[in-house]
Amino acid sequence: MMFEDQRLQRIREKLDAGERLNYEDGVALYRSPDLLGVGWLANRVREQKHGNKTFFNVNRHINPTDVCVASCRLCAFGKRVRDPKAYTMSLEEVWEKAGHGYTEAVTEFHIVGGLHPELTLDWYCEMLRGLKERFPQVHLKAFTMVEIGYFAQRSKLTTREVLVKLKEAGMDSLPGGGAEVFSDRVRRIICDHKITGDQWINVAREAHQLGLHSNCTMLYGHIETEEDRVDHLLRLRALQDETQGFQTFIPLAFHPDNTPLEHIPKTTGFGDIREIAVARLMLDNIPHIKAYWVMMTEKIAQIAQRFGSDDIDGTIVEERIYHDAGATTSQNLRRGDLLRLIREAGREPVERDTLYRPVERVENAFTVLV
Ligand code: V47
Repeated sequence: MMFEDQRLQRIREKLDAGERLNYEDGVALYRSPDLLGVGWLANRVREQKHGNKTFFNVNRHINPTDVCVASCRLCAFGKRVRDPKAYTMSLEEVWEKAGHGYTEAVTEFHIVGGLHPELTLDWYCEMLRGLKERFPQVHLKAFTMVEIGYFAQRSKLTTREVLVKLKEAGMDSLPGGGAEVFSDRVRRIICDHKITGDQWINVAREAHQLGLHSNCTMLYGHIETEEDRVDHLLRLRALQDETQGFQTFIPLAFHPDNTPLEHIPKTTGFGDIREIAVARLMLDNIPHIKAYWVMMTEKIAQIAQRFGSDDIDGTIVEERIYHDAGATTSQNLRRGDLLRLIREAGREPVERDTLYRPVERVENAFTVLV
């Protein structure tokens, strides 16, 4: 395939020669009017890495509290501690919630919440221990780098010490949230009380050094520039060169409803698809690119499987962060729904566990093939 856009043609030649894309290439990919061309290149990389497979998992999200001291302008989920609409689960409620929907034999609990000023690190450790006791075979993917930073501040420990304690209590890996966009200028406006971009990277580095895998994300479609996005991707890529600890990158489209940034228009299908494709091309060392269906809609997440993505996330069961911010997607897809979406995109569905080992199900039972 020859490209009319000369910058894309040059990028194609670099990829053919096995050369790494740089900052200028990233900006050119964002600016190219030829989305199909960008997608063609990304799909080629995706198929070289994963053939025809699209990964999914059977998971459940648990958000123990929406109380948050941070008040990020990007967020519609966090509430002040005295807000009558705020909630905080008791440990028993967390454990009970985890069991709901368990008939689909979830392999992962995805656990994130607000920065609660009263819950202690011991409380979180107890929560993890209780989950492991009740659901020993379920992987606990818990706490963003931002939560780790806050636990450290509150408990007067280092972030490394916090990670060690949580790991001992049963945390198996970390999700990718809270990264937003690393630019200080952007963070001052959308999430000024959160850890800095450098701190986020440092916590991720420490987690990886302790043998914990994590995911990574980028929140786009608010006040950031294309240059900010490329810079963010390159900072993730640089850390991955060092640690190889990231499993999956998930681009997250900003949902403005019920946030102080409600005036910002929603992202478009074209933009969402481009984000997947650019990520696949720039993040040559991160194995997977996830099209998070709750955020993208099932339809766009399906199309993304031909534009660079090889993962569609999981069953989720109950989602709050995006639904508080206006998402109109379902909150719960069954395993069969995910199979259908993937097959109709012409891909071969592979159920995975959190570490991307294939899961084989025999009727209602399941085993992880190592
Ligand atoms: O950390 C918050 C973002 C993240 C809004 O690791 C918002 O597998 C858009 O990180 N509009 C949480 N985004 C979601 C997340 C995630 C999701 C699925 C899978 C994984 C994974 C991680 O959502 C937050 C923040 O960056 N967010 N509010 C909003 N209004």
